[in-house]
Amino acid sequence: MCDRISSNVREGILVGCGNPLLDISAVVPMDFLQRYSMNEDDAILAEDRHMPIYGELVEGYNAEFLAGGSVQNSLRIAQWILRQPRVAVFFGCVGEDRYAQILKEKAQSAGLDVHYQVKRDVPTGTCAVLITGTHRSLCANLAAANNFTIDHLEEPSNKALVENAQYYYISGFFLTVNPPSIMRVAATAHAKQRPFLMNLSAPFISQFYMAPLLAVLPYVDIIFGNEAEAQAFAEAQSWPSGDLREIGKRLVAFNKLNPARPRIAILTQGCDPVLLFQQDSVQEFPVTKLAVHEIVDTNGAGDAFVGGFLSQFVQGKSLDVCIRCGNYAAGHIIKNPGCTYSGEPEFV
Ligand code: 26A
Repeated sequence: MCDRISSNVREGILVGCGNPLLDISAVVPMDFLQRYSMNEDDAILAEDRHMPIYGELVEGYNAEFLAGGSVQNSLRIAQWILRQPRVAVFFGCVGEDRYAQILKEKAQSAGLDVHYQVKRDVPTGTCAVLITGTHRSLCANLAAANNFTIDHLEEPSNKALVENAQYYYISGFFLTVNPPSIMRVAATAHAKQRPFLMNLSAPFISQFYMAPLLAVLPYVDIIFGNEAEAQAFAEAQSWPSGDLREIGKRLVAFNKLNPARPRIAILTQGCDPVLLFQQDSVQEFPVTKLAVHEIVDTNGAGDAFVGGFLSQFVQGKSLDVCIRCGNYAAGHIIKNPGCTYSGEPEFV
């Protein structure tokens, strides 16, 4: 049995906010996606016409229930690698039901310190995960998660948790729920000169939530995204080039509040190298390609990348180590169902 304490960082050093969702995951044929006008490797918000998906997955496709929600995934993975409980604190809104219990148990057993806001009479959010080969398409029914309010962060014990943290991570997804909470956390990070990290999360965020995204971007010290998300941002900004290297350079140079901490952009591109953009440089970090038979599903790979990154970043490790750990975590999660891990972490 491995020693549970491997890192030596302060409890509560990392705070994240997001949508706690229970993933309902199944392998489906392509025509399932077509019936719902969904694309492979996309992530969308459920509309009324998507509501039958969840029942269909359970009744006809032998669906699995897995802990999900992008930020909560990243923080669970960071905890798994850190092997020291309660380094990360998570805020999000759930209902008062069995799904909320499952999410809490999974988060706590990973060592995550969850402080859910609870909305009675609204079910905990779910996310349909439609697996087609090595692709996954996500359809989130936020339900209770959509009811998060800033009052939760204003409760004295939660306020203290936010103020005492040293690192902050919020997804672009949370822009669909509560921009004032994001701005509050970003402003706290800024006032205390602490890193604020964010994720572009999905193309639809840049397409439909650009205004709140632009409001928070000046505060963002490190921005994560994949190639499709970066391209959606560039397109929404009418940037002339769809070239990832050009987009990364522009993201780094984009409106920044604290010039003393130049922005960093980290763009992933599946099994192609991760790109690290800093003020005057672009670096590539190779990804170990998995054989098709090793891939269980790619759900959660991007979140796991961030989780691995954060586990090293909060220990003050170099960006090089953070990205290598991100790649390690993503590779591990792809070999397991959803954003779940098996055994002890093997990152050195
Ligand atoms: C607002 N939306 C659409 C979402 C999500 C989401 N997490 C937060 N907000 N849509 C999908 N996810 C989560 O992303 C993970 C994979 O990266 C899913 O729950 C899944 O676990």
